[in-house]
Amino acid sequence: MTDLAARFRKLWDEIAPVGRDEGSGGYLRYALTEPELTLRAWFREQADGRGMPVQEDGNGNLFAWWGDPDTGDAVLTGSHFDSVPHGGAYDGPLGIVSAFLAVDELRAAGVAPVRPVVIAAFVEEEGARFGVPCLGSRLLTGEIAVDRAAGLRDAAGVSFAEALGERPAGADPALVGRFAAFVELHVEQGRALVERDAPVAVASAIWPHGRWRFDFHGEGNHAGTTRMADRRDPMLTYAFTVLAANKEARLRDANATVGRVRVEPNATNAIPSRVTGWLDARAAEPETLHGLVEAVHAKAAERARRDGTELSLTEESATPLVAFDGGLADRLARLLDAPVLPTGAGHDAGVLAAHLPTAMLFVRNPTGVSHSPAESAADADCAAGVTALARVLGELSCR
Ligand code: HGY
Ligand code: MN
Ligand code: MN
Ligand code: MN
Repeated sequence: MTDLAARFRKLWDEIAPVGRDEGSGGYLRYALTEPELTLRAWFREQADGRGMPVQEDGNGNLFAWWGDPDTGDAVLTGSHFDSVPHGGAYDGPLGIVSAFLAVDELRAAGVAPVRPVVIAAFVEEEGARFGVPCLGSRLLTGEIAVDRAAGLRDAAGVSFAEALGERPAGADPALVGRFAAFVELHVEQGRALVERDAPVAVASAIWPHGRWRFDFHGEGNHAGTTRMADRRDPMLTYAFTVLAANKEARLRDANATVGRVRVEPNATNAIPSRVTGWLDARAAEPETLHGLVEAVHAKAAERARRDGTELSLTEESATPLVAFDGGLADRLARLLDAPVLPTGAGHDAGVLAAHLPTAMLFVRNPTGVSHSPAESAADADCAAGVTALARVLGELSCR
């Protein structure tokens, strides 16, 4: 094992137990809950240990500064700590741990950046607790209204403002304006790097994507005494809609997923009164995505008429097509001799890309699996990611 891979492993092992579920082997690190708060405290310790003052933006995002904040034109890196339910170890934390190690590499090499290097930990990137992904970066950039963000509630009814302990501060153009570029390192969420036999890639684009809530209302009733012909069963409309989403996505070479459902009253012997399903849809082109959601909606509405149920559709979040700064991506790809890939996964980098030159680095994931305990990355590839990130930060902060 190289020295850098060993240092990666040592730092990684500090956070590996936090929020780990021994049963699934996955992580339960919801934003602003105990495990994520533990990781935020760890972030502060790491920053303190490196003499990097930590700034909070009033939205739940943390920023550790290496260099004089007043010199402006900082180079931002970092990612998020929060996970999906039973998520993998790397999605998010890899970008933060790699950033601290990249700063160590630059310092060890005697690099004295002209511009500050800043490490961010963004809050609620997954939207696993409050429903809207990239909530912290959306707030910081003004991409979501403070009232809406403050009032988002988790499954227990706790609002984001309550969890944060204050009303979110919202857009901070002055802070955003101090960043000249953002580079987020992330574990790859597919197998393109395995196929290309390369440890690191540069991102070209993020597919447009979003989350739509389908509420199906029917009539709750007794499972034993209600004749089939007399039922208004929203589970049927829901089930049909899931199949329609799958079919419509396949027809368009897009992705549609219903990974979350709520059934009321959720009893074996009761016809449900209401079923709520969340559709996650993504496609390479915005028109394709829009057409997909329209088609699913139309089919669901037609089926609801036949089932005697009612349907309402709510768009909970939408992320437009993100084309990362082409000049920056080309420059980094040449610097690192790395392939350039698009992705269907959302990231804070996708939100920030509308406000400043932004790039992403992906680190090979041998399983290609993500949002699952099976997500993985070899220590040697993580070390290659740190080396790549250090080169990029050095390049961007010294010229
Ligand atoms: O769901 C996503 O695309 C991201 O990982 N938050
Ligand atoms: Mn994720
Ligand atoms: Mn992520
Ligand atoms: Mn519609």
